[in-house]
Amino acid sequence: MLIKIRRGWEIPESQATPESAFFNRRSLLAGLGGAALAAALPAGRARAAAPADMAADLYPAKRNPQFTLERDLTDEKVATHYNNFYEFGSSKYVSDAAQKLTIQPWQVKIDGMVEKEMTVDAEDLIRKMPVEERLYRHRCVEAWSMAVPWTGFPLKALVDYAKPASGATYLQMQTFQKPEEAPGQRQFWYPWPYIEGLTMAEAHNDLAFIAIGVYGKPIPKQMGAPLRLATPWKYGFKSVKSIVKFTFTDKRPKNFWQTIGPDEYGFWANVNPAVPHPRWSQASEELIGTGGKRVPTQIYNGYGEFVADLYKDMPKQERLFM
Ligand SMILES: Nc1nc2c(c(=O)[nH]1)N[C@H]1C(S)=C(S)[C@@H](COP(=O)(O)O)O[C@H]1N2
Ligand SMILES: [Mo]
Repeated sequence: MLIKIRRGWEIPESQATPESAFFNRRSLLAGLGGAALAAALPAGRARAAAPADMAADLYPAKRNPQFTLERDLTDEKVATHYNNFYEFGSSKYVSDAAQKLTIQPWQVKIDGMVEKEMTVDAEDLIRKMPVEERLYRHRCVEAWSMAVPWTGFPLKALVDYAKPASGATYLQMQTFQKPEEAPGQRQFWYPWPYIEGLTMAEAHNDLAFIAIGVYGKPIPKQMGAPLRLATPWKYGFKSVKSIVKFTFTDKRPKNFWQTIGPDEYGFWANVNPAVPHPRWSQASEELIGTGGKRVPTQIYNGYGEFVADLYKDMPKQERLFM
């Protein structure tokens, strides 16, 4: 992709683009869908990256039968080599670049409105949590999706461990800030570090999950090692990767994508086929790794039985997308 180098004050809005613009440019490439591109990767790049070995003895974790799927899992090679991780670049092929990230040691800070602020080693934290495997759908706002077996623990176990004050109404989660390892973070016009947030009710929901592994192994760096969020009823950008900080607060966090494109990305980001993105439809999605197969998108990505109650008292428009 041709990128013209400009000085910061010359960066036009079109260059500080939300992920969507890249999607449009990518689909022009030889008429290939993203999945076809991933399948066409040369063998050298398609080789699975060596997984980090944090808490390796916990694998394979017992699968929780409450969270299985009706659709085939995405091929491991495809899911681990078609990623969105702007810290390592705006293309989907960041798996090599992401290997630069040092994940051991990895400290996690728990702060804000909690009984006691603390910093814990990620591996120590993981070992205190009830680790299991769950099969989840993942729906990116760019209208592609995958289905993966995550290993991890319910976010609510971490919330309980943190002992938030009763006045805390939101949980903010923040990615690392290491421009020396992550070239994307040297692109200073992005609002680094990446942050995301949930309401406390959402953080307590059964579905909210912290993933530490995928495909029965520790999670590869490009997918957000050593800890990343998985909220499968929301668009993928809510699933913040490589978390270093959990902050309990009474202020609604302004997430990374909302800061970049407030007209296109909001706080709630609940999957809804009836509400188009301002620039494209959300009615269907491409299953990556299937050669372009599309399926209808479901409200709450098919997880309404778990989460619809969370939003029943909200104004309809807000509940739906922004
Ligand atoms: N820190 C960070 N987290 C992130 C992103 C990112 O760029 N940086 N991209 C998000 C988006 S848009 C998606 S779709 C998912 C992609 O996860 P995957 O690469 O594991 O499929 O990660 C989300 N979490
Ligand atoms: Mo995404």
